[in-house]
Amino acid sequence: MPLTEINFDGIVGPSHNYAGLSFGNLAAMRNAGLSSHPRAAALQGLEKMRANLRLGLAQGLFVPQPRPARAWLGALGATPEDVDSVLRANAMSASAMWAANAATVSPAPDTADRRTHLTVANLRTMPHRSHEWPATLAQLKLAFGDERHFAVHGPVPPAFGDEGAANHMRFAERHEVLGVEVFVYGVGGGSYPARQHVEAFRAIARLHRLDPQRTLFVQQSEEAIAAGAFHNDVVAVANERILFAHERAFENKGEFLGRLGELFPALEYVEVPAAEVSLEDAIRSYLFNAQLVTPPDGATTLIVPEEARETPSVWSWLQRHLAGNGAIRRVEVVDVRQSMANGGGPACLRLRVVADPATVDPRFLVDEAKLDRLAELIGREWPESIDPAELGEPALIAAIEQARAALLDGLNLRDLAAV
Ligand code: SUG
Repeated sequence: MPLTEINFDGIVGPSHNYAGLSFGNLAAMRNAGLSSHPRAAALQGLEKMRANLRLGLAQGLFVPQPRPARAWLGALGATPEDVDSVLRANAMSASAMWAANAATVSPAPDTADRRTHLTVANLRTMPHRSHEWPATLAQLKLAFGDERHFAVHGPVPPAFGDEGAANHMRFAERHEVLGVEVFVYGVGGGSYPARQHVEAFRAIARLHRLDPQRTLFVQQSEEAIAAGAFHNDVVAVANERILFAHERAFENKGEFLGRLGELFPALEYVEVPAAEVSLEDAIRSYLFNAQLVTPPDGATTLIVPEEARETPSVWSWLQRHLAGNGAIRRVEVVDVRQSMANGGGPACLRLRVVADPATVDPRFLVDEAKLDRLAELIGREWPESIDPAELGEPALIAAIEQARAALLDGLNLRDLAAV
């Protein structure tokens, strides 16, 4: 089978909660302290995967990580039972669900050795995310263990913050041919941190053996980070020939588009002007945190969250674009409200890998029958709701650990139990 786009979605873990850990992520800050609904959250995620399958796209998954993160707490001399509530919350987050932050991926046509390279993100800026990478790496090594087709790299040294594919875009006539890779980094963001450092991306481009002539490093606008776009994928998304972005996404837009246009003359740039959709509306609705995909029927499709339909400026922009026969031909709406309330939209929940599905460990690929089985298991095992004040309850911790163990059993992925 030829190379194709496969989206790997993180299954929302049974500890999904709103502890407000992500400074600069406005939704997570706004919803801190509310009760979450892990079961509904995970089922919403499965339905999004089903919608992708029904469009004719290949679909994969990643499994939740062990929570509480006992290994991380142990390295800090603590246990889930004997630790302050802030550190405990940092060990209980289900944030690995946002697979766009799992790794940066360079597809085989772009790399010198014609293998698909993946570098696990160190996520060092936020404590609750900084301990994700060992368990993520273990999954990447299983899923993409065929070394004839894949090279999986460890994290870049934590001196330099790296948040993975959320800040990476690739342009190519089609997924399976040579592309241009664009790495978007932050420098400042008002009072909020710039989580992606250019040094990390320069290292990744070297490690992935990309052609420096076809690689761009571009600064995310400080205004966008300050407005709550903590990752570039909150204000821009790319797919094959198309760049869909907010007017204020990039610090030096003109220079960037000029260089990209020289390297990739087929570029179709679709800009949403600030006068029509404010940065604030774009970030609240997650218009750009959409999956931009090319289903087999060839009609470029934008998969947006319900919040985009509920934001009048955004929805009317999309209707005008569709009516004017713009580059985006179809809009699909998905309900991922539980994830959205922590600042994670449809694009955050998936890691896009260009690969031949036959070269991927099949345990990480899904069809509708597997989704049905997962829905049944999650309906039985996942907690119905979690109040963040109760994260230390022994019964809740036991239920969360049992739920993950049941999932690993169900997917025949017990190899990951000890990670
Ligand atoms: O890193 N939220 C995530 C959301 C990640 C979204 N990913 C992309 N844009 N690709 C983050 O800020 C909230 C967790 C909490 O507060 O418990 C959180 O980590």
